[in-house]
Amino acid sequence: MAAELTDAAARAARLEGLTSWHADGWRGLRVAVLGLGVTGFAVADTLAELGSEVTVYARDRDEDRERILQVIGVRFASHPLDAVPDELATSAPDLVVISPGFRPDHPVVTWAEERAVPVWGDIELAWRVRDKVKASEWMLVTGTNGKTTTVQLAATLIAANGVRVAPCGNIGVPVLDAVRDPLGYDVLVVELSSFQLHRLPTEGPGAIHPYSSVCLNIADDHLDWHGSAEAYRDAKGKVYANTKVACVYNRADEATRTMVEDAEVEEGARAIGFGLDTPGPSDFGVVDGILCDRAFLEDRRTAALEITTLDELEPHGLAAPHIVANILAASALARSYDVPVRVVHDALATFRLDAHRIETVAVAGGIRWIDDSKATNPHAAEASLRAFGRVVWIVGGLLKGVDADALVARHVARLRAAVVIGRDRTPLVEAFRRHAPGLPLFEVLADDTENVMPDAVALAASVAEDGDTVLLAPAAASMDQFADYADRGRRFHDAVRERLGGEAHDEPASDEPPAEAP
Ligand code: UMA
Repeated sequence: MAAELTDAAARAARLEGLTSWHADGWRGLRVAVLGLGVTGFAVADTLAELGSEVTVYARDRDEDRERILQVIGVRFASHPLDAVPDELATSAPDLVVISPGFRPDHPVVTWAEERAVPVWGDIELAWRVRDKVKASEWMLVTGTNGKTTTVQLAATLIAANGVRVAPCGNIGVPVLDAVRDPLGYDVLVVELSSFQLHRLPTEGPGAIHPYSSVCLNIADDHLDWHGSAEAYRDAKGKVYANTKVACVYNRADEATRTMVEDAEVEEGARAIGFGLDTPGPSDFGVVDGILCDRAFLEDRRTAALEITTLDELEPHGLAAPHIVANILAASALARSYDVPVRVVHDALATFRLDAHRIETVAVAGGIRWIDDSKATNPHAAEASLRAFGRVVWIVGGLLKGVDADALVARHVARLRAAVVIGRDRTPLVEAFRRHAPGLPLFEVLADDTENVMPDAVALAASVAEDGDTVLLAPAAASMDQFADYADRGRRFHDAVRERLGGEAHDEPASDEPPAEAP
């Protein structure tokens, strides 16, 4: 026991000193890496470059990555990871680095914690080695919805001012890849999921000190992973810890303001609110269709700066209320980094949303077909539904333990019909029966990836009328029937185009139902 304690103390002291790429302690450090997705691979590759002794344990095989691991001298062990691999148990690693998808109660995590072996995520590792080329400032973005759009927006706005900036993190590019870029970046705009935040320390050598940070909004999601809504919220709240310049929060979401109030931040950091209503001093907001900065100017008690207008955003599909909110949040991050308002304005004029985010697939016979496959939880679907008038709603998939009942109840009035997809349709079908007994309700019984969307589109086409929007906003994850949300969206596009043939055109209908005013 005494020897174990000594080991743990020595290990802690060694890891404490690992706060730079150039620290000596990485060499020979014995690290177990869990998972071989994009994260596990980036972690193993980084640690191998640092001279650590790395073993990757993974359930899913990846031939290409395994081959590269072999070349760079990283051991690979295939294991179902439903229990602690014998080899791991006997190897006594100094550190375990896990991929974000591993739950907090995963057997390997529990095993490591019981033995005081530190468990890091890739984000902590990236922060500790961020000085490889040049120590960039980090802007952190989290929230239930709008993270990826906000990260892309903020990076675009900052880049427009001639700054070398990379969007990275949960957006799909591991932060470690950005940190190891040969030229380095001045700023990293880092999207953090609740999984990644859960694992992050808020104090000590592994704690991030962001330049600015934002939690865009918070609604129940990933409850099965976190165990409770409180645990999910606590994870998200960590985004503000140690912020140096601006803690950006959502005025319409009290929980985000509370998170800022509860956070330990650096001396001088300001709380900056954003919202679709009139901004107070130190806020971003909207007045008479003008998006305004009332935070980063001297005379903010009496004046505001014009960023852009809803009329300018509208033609590019950027005027939906939740996108406007993302634009305000991203502008706040960019302005906190001294990007001039004129630069923000001009960069917004050329910004376009990614595919599968409220994307118009086609307009035919006065019916607009919209792909919002990215709406993978009820909160995102809510924002999407609000942007349209009369809707035929294609909904369903993996609900991840979230109750969609309230969402259905709130929107029955705008629905023409509902088309339910997904393997487990029961909770949604029951919610529709309860809250909208007279609503035309269709279930897509096909369960093979090929046929779900063609069937859903055919059913939607059978009820949609002139002026309606057929909206794919599933409020659920896609993995029960599709590879991911992009696959689901692509198949929707294909099915719509197949069905409409020459009828479809991409221009918005002139009698477009008005988006709800922000
Ligand atoms: N694995 C296991 N057992 C587990 C969990 C995972 O064996 O209990 C394996 C998986 O089979 C996989 C590997 O571990 O082979 C790594 O998987 P991972 O799920 O942790 O994912 P990565 O491929 O490393 O991608 C992760 C993020 N995935 C998740 O958080 C689930 C990606 O976000 C992110 O883009 C990437 O790191 C880079 O930072 C995706 C996501 O769905 C887009 N995020 C969720 C969301 O946005 O809602 C949180």
